Amino acid sequence: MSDLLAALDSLRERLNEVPQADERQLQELKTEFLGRKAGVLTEILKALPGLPPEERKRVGGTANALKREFERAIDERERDLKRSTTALSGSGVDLTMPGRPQWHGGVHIVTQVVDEICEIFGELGFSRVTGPEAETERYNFYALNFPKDHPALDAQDSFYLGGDMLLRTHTSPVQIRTLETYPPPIRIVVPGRCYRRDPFDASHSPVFEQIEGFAVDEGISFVDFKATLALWARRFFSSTTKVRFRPSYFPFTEPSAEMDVQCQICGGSGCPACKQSGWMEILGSGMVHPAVLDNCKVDSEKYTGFAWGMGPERIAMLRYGIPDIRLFFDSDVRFLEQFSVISSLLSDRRLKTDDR
Ligand code: 2NL
Repeated sequence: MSDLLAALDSLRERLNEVPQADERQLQELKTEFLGRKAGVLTEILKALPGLPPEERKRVGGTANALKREFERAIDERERDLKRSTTALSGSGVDLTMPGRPQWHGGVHIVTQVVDEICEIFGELGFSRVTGPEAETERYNFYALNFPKDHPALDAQDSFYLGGDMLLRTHTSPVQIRTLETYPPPIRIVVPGRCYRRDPFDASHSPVFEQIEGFAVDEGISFVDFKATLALWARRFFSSTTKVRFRPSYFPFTEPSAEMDVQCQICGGSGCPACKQSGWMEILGSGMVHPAVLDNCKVDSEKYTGFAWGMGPERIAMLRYGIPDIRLFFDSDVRFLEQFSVISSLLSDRRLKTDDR
């Protein structure tokens, strides 16, 4: 093979450089190969007339073919470069501007608290159950041992939908439905939206979230009840949080109790938030009234249980020092994003704050 053919062969290898070249490199490649004065290919083509006919034909054919290949590759690269510059800087886009931050949604703080509470009870064997928001008087009141003349049954206090249908005032109807459908043992937590004709003020909302919990089995005692709720409080607040139970009254539990936890603000020494008592009321609870079991055709001689109800908004307010329940409903992103955590990290976060 002639020296010239070998040179053309090694030149062909350098075609690969063209598609990667930036503007300046492309100009240099163009000059190096095709330059009118000293381009390598130009020089070879210029030398053709002095070659013997046989070699002239072979070198000429190869050199011309290679020249066309270079021209095509360079054209193509020039067009690519031009397209990308006109699309961005050429069209007035400032490529030095900082990028816009990526916007992402978040889980509402009340939903985070609901999930966290349910998750702890989940570890204790409670399943999460939901049910309808429009209920009958039977499921919302009578099955729960409310007397016919209880004030909650008044249209002044509840949102009636017509007939005996109303927006549920608590999530207890879901427990009644569960009792009617499944045989004990039952361990459930029931989060969901509830409605009452309350004024919309700093501590009340006509629509609010509730979590009720419920356990029914043979041999469930007051000890199971206190231990379950105290354990939950130590998991949710902190491992050293003390709880106390005070007697109370609900138509659906007997005996009934309110559970307080040590004030999360002052730690129990007394402050304005706990009205100097050192305690904060967290939930209402009690042993399931036998009449409720009887109403659901569950043998109240054989089975016992405990139940409780709590307000996640109130718990979120106590935990995060939120002064007004209406903030949860305003949809003001400046408020909400303070609690914005990417949802896949939520369990992780609870584990991290576990022993605060
Ligand atoms: C409160 C009080 C409570 C219950 C809810 C319940 C449900 C059934 C049977 C017995 Cl089906 N009890 N639920 C029991 C005690 C208290 O809620 O202050 N909630 C915010």
